[in-house]
Amino acid sequence: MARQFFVGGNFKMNPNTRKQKEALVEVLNKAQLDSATEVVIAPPSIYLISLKEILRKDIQVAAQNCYFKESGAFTGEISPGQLVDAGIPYVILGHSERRTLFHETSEVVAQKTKAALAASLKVILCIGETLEQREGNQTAEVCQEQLKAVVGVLTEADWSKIVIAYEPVWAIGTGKVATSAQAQAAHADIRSYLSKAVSPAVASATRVIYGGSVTATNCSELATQSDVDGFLVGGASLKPEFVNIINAAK
Ligand code: G2H
Repeated sequence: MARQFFVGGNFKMNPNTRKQKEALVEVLNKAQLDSATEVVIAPPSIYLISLKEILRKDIQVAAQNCYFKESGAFTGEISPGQLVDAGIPYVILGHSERRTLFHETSEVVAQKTKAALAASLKVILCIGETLEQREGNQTAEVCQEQLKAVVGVLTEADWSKIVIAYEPVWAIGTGKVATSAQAQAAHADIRSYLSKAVSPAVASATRVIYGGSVTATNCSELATQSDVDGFLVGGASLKPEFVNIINAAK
């Protein structure tokens, strides 16, 4: 079965005002979007509910993070159940900025993934290697290590609720995009690992999307690769060109 193309917009800690948030939504609400593509945008948590209320209904909303506990004394955190209660269907977990700046280990990401799925959220699970690791030919190994922690805590059925975002750290926000051959090779390795570690059926059904300096200029070529099932877009998701990226499906 063909995998549905998926485009996510990760706004990160942007925009700075509610007015700017409304302007971003207005561009998307007026745009002609490929109805065959699943589109999800992830604003900062303070805007999740208000943005969802004004956003067209064929675009879904994701949180950029959540905790693995349901409630309690965890200052500053949001639980998976709270997101579900607010009508938010997706959460991004394991983004490299969370792993690097906020010291989230693969084990913590796995715990969060398990808790999110248990609360019936869907997860955009980010993995990817640093420049040093790529130069040391460790790309496949690093991605496998990051996935392994998650594989260990999920059932085979859980994978239907997961989109894997391969985001090489050296390409994030740097303007240095992976070549389509580099993206294809990494995605094929991820699929082959899933086939061995979970099942061939999960490997062939799971969407593996690419993230890291995706723009309207480079998205079309990346989208032609057989194992690239869409994109997770940061900087360019805050610009009108996001519409072109959404419409980049092969
Ligand atoms: C990678 C990506 C979005 P950008 O972090 O997840 O950001 O497109 O700005 O590199």
